[in-house]
Amino acid sequence: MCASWNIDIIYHRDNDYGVKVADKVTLHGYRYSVYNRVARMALHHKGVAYTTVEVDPFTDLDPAYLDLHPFARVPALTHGTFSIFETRAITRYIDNAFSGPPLQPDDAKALARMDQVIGIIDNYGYWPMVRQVFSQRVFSPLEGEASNEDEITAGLAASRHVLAVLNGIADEGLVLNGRDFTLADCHLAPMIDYFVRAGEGRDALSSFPVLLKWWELISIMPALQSTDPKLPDMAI
Ligand SMILES: N[C@@H](CCC(=O)N[C@@H](CS)C(=O)NCC(=O)O)C(=O)O
Repeated sequence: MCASWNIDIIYHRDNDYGVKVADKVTLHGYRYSVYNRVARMALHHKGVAYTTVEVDPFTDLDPAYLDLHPFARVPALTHGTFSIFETRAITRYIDNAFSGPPLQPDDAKALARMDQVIGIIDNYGYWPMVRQVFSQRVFSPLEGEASNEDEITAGLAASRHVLAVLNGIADEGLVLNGRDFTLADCHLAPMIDYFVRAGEGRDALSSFPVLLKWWELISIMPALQSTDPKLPDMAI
């Protein structure tokens, strides 16, 4: 059974996988990265104490970081002497290694749907929603750069297709149901949060009522709010 929303319990003990949960947990990531925030949401929801090391993957990286992430992305997690990269592996590890509210459904169909949502986001959602719509409309101006309108137009078209599919999955109700908080929520929420910071993103989401309802519920969750990357204020 998955945890219900708004549970925030902090208990650490060695678990069935033989993991020493008392070992220090460190998340290496970039404060504005959605994938970094996915991992942080899982850590917060499980109540895991951790420290962060800031790594900006868009600058020249310290070669030592490539030992943690040979593909030069963020995030990477260390727990004692163990290290792991790829966000979906990190979030599963967090859920399996630590006590606290479970983030994976027991039901086989719900678990498969959760994995499907994560796959959809990684393969079809991240680029148009975050790198094309959010980055161009919101982040580029923050850095004093002009938005590329062609990228935004292309990103919106691709995003609408992704949102339509996710709306159908939310409507089915196995995951993204506003009741059982799973890794599907952790992986999707940071992407949608950035997407709706663009006016076009907000308008696009409003066409998908079940997903919009899901977003209204998750956007007030402590795990999302306490991991807000706090972009500088700007007029958009
Ligand atoms: N497959 C990776 C993707 C991580 C990823 O793309 N992270 C972005 C930041 S949100 C990054 O490091 N980008 C650097 C780049 O594109 O060079 C994961 O799931 O962890």
